[in-house]
Amino acid sequence: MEPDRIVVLAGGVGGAKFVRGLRALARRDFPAAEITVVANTGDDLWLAGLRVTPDLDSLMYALAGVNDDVRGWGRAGETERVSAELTAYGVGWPWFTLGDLDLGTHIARSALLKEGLPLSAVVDRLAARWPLGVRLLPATDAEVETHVVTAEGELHFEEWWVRTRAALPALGFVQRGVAAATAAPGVVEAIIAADAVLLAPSNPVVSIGTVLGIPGIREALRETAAPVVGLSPVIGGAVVRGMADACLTAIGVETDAAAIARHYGARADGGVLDGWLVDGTDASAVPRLEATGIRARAVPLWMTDDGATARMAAAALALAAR
Ligand code: FO1
Repeated sequence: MEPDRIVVLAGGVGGAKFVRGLRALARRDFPAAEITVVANTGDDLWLAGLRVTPDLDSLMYALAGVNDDVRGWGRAGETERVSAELTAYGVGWPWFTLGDLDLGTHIARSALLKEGLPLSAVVDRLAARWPLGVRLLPATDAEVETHVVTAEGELHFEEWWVRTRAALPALGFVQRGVAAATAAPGVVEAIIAADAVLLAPSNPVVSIGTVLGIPGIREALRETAAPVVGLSPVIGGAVVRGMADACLTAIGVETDAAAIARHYGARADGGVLDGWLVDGTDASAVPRLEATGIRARAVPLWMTDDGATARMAAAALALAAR
């Protein structure tokens, strides 16, 4: 398939790896293609008076090649002098480290927001510093933050995820203020005009799920002429990285490649999927998925490096072309 316009819905760490592989594939095989990434903004928060946008930052840093590949978030070569001062003053969260270089991003973003720029314009300004090779869009310009309902009350997603390591049972996820939100400028248009829409192997609940929860985005996926193909973030019944299993359990979805596809739903059944890639270890799920109207294929889904991820992206686009 010679796609010209590819849209990817993505979260942070897994999404960044996937988009980097897709970009490598496009640079090699279809350099004229435009890649638009619609990023989850549900993890975003105000902290120490600054606006922090974790998934947008993971994507921007990874595509710029300045990310900390080991931790999976933040900047390479980071220092934490300012963070130690904030902790000494009791400002911010001592267990949520804002590195010095990372703070540069949050200060710049907060300054631009205070000048009145919408988040999508701020993303353009910050991303212009590097040749990312893709267009980065927040799912919405509105502040729609994911909060986790627990027995201890409602926590911001980042507090649940980082302070409790998702160990506190989640009774549910709430997108605060989602009803009043709209998709960011260009998001719906990009999905409608796309030749292919891909759901990155990100957290199906708090990353892809929150993007789909922004009014207008699920509808655009159901309306677009572009095939919608997702990649499973679960291999052999286990999450590849992160704690998506804690999120899936909370919404009653099995941590299983086919169960996640059924959760997204076949387009014919009111869902968003036309196709779904599972790893070779889950090949037995393919016939069942095909029976539900979701075209499926089993291919290696371990994003071990850009080459492996490029092959995954090629398989997803090939499935979209069928
Ligand atoms: N994750 C951690 O496990 N510990 C941290 O201290 C931490 C700080 C942090 C600061 C900025 C940022 O953008 C992300 C940060 N993360 C941290 C990762 C964050 O929880 C994830 O990027 C996503 O929100 C979940 O995938």
